[in-house]
Amino acid sequence: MATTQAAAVAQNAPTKNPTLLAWVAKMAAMTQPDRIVWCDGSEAEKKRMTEEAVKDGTLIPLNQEKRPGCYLHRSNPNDVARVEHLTFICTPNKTDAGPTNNWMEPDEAYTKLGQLFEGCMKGRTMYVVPYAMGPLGSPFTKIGVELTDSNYVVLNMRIMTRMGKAVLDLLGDSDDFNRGLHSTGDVNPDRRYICHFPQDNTIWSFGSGYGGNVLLGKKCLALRIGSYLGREEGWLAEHMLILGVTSPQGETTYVAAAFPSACGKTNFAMLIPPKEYKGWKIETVGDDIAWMRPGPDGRLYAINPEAGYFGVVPGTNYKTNPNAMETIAKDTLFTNVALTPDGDVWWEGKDGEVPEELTDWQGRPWKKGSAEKAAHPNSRFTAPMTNNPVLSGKSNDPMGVPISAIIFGGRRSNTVPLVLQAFNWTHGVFLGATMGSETTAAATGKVGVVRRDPMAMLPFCGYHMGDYLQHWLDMQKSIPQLPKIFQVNWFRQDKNGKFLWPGYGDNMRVLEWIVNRVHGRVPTQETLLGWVPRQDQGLNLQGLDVAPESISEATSIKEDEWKTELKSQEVFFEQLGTKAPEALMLQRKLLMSRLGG
Ligand code: OXD
Ligand code: MN
Repeated sequence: MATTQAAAVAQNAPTKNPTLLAWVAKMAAMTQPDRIVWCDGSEAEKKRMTEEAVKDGTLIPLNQEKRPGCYLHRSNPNDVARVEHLTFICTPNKTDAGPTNNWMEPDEAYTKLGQLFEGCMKGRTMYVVPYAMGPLGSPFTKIGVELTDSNYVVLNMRIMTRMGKAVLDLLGDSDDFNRGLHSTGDVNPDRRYICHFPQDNTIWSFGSGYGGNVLLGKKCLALRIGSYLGREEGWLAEHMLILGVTSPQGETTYVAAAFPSACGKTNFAMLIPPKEYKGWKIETVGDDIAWMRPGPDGRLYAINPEAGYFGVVPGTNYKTNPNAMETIAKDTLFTNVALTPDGDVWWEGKDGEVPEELTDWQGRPWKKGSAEKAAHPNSRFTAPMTNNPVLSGKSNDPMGVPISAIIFGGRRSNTVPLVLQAFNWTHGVFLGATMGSETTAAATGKVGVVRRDPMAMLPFCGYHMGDYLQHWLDMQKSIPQLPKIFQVNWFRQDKNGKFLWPGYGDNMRVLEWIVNRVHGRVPTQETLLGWVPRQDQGLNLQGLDVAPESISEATSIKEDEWKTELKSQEVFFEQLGTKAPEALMLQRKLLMSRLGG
């Protein structure tokens, strides 16, 4: 049976790569699909698969006059977000995964998931999806092959990655590719596992159809396996957007910024500066992931390994993110938004009047005023980056862009001031390491609880968090021209729960200060926490309709809040045990002594 399977696989395959053929045959022997389809990434394939997806109910065509090329997908209601409690790092030793990851011994994981995968594709098609994370031919780029029984996954992967025949050609006979196996299974949360085997460059995902769990190039390869490879090979895989900011004088500065999921990375990466910023321009290189490595000139270079955006829909409108609205006007897959009677999509926070009647994200009739949300809070769009009106011309550059500033930003209703600059690299790593953020709907679980989320990588670091932080510290030695590091918080609130800082386009004001600091153009003021904008020559607040008291509250540093914060940081460092980097413990002690105890 296995030999017949191997022969059949080899016969249909558009590659002679022996490792790839043997692996596909082995996985097919286990999962027993009715047929195997090698995806070539062509337009004809997209058309055929879209038609099939419409026929089998996976996709609902939207009004093609209003939204050409757009479709709606409704997921199983039990499968709407990443499942961190069902996500595992499978390393031979538990300590290699560290205290912030779930761990399973590799043999145990292969056996456990093997039982679930056994025969799971009977009656189904196995799609073989060769894909690249990063521009083809870039030294940063990694190749993966995902085997999946979901046409929704294939259609998403062709937007999110460079996918198809060209990738197989690039791979040639090499065995250097990530082996990804996915089956939607029976979408049963009790039989759902997302397992990573860094030593085998392998990912097995069973029982989910949700993007972050199943588009294996994204969180699984580009971050969890990527961070592991980054440590081995001397680079960084980060949960960061990348943008270029160009001044009226034509100077472009590239910035990478880490924010936890659903905290506005896409909005920041596509920001439109306020009208006072005539001649300034923001361009997007990436909105979620940055791979960064030292370049030949001593600077840190970054690429966006993705080719599309898998963005949070609710709250997106022509005020918060006009460029995203343009991006999703065509050729976009929507997941779990509401449907209007005329076949368009709707979500909470969309422009215009709330429609009287809708079909909600679960396909049920919905009426204006209903207590339930029409769109799921973690409903998503999948759109090609080429739709973005402000896509950077460098987004396909194999060499990436030189990063001058790194920003760490959490969602904090108190404690953390609007912006500060780290004193140096080690202090900057400390700021990133001690990030806290209130949880969002991007992951299953309670929303709005502060948790430590170092570098916004808590759910995505593929090895011991202590080693990861040490790797960041060690990178200093291989980057002669270090980026400057900053911390921001757009989300501070007054006592009535109102945001103190307007955010969105006005974040340009903070960005301008950061750019000026990078180029050594503005003086600054030292505080206990870091350098902050001065009252004079500080943030440009011209034209900003916000009470001065709100600005001072948003930028304030309250020592009592910081004493509480330090306690919570201590709990986190204790969790890292002996792997908590010495240099960061020292930073903590210094801050404690500055705070007076
Ligand atoms: C994402 C996430 O989908 O972080 O990007 O959850
Ligand atoms: Mn993300």
